[in-house]
Amino acid sequence: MAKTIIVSNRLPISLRHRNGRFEFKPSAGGLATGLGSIYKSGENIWIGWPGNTVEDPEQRAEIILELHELKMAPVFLTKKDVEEFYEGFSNETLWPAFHYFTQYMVYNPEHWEAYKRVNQMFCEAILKKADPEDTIWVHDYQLLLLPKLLRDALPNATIAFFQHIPFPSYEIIRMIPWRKELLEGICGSDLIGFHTYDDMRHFLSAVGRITGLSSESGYIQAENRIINVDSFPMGIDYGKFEKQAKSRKTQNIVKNFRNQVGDSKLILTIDRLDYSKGIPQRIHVFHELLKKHKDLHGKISMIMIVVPSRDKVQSYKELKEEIDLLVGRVNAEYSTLNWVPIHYFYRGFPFEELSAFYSMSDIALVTPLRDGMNLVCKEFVASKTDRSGVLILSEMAGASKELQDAVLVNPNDKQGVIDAIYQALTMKPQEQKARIVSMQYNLKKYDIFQWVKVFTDRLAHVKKKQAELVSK
Ligand code: GDG
Repeated sequence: MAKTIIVSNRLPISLRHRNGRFEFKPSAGGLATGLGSIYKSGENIWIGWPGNTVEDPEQRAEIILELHELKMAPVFLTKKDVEEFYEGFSNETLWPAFHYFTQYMVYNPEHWEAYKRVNQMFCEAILKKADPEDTIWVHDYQLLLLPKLLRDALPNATIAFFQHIPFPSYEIIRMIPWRKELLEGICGSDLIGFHTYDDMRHFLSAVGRITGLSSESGYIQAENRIINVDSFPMGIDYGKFEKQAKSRKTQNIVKNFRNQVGDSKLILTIDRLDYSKGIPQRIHVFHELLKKHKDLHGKISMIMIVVPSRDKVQSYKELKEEIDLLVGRVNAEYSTLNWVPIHYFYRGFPFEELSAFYSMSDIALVTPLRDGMNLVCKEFVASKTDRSGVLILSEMAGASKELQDAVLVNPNDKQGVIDAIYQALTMKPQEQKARIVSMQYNLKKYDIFQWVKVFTDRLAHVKKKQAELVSK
């Protein structure tokens, strides 16, 4: 029977060195949970990089065996691969381009060579496991060339691709010297998915203009196949967030945290360290709010969690320093002995504490300058089991297309965001409840499990349609 292979740059585990040995820490992320029902069943498997470099052949052999038990297979990257393929081409060329930060784009031919080399390594690792009729589901921007490499080797395989970050306008894509190869790479798939309709439109326009392939109603006509392109907005594991928020453990943490911060109104912000998330801009807004509204002094605090990420990339190092400086300035200017305006944490928290932060906060301020989807805003809404609280959400996050009952803002409009915070602070409980309930209804219905189902059902449909066209 044909099996399914999930492929992503990172495996849903982290490999850590401890006392000369390796330890595996499973990822509790939504994607890993959603795809769990797939890769953990039958002969299915997940292939990817375990997140650490391992040079010793004996250790590699040991890791392969251990991962096999977890239904995973590793692609080992060297230090050079990590620097040039991951930190280089993926995070210094594609990431800024796809998030409209063209000023950060690096055009380095050596990075491009590394990108091609590593995509080829992934292809070879998959070919060792794959049979000709298998289904292979490739994830995200680090592996754009992989669908075509696989198609060339396995013409009858079912190949799907999902991109988790935005797909920008043709005007941006055409700046990348290797744009044609990248688009042709993705087009090795049978089904291509994005979070939003706009991403899908941009992709189809770029494919038409750069590769010359035409499309109609979401179907690209390739030489001998049709390829379906559509939007599949990703959901969260709603039940898990709801259950955790109601749990005694989380509620005890809430009590404890509340004792420490007092009864200040709390604005929560949670992001990976990334310039696309608009963190400095948000601090400027909060600074301005405190300047203009003296009545809020001592009555409102921001809890700002920044999760360390890509800190070897220069633009990220600079961003971290900028955030440190800005938080320091606001706190230095306004703190009192019993009030801290910004509680800033540069680290991640265990899930129960994350749930407590969601549960106890009055406002979630989610204002990325660009975001493929953004799951934090969805997790906040799912955790508001008492149906109070306000979500302020950037129009530039994919999630804003679904969460129309949030207070939507343009993150570049400083005054607009200040007004939104003020609106949230003064919003009547009845209105808060109406908005939260309506968003919860949608998030519960379209959770991560539904997302996987809709995507895989569509994939089956596309293959059927292809077969019908061939037999005509
Ligand atoms: C990419 C796209 C798209 C955060 N802090 C802690 C913690 N987190 C978890 C959150 C959430 C995840 O990290 C962040 O997800 P986002 O969606 O917000 O952002 P990216 O990492 O940039 O993800 C994005 C996503 O892919 C999926 O397609 O939505 O647009 O950029 O789940 O809960 N988890 C724990 N402690 C923390 O302190 N345990």
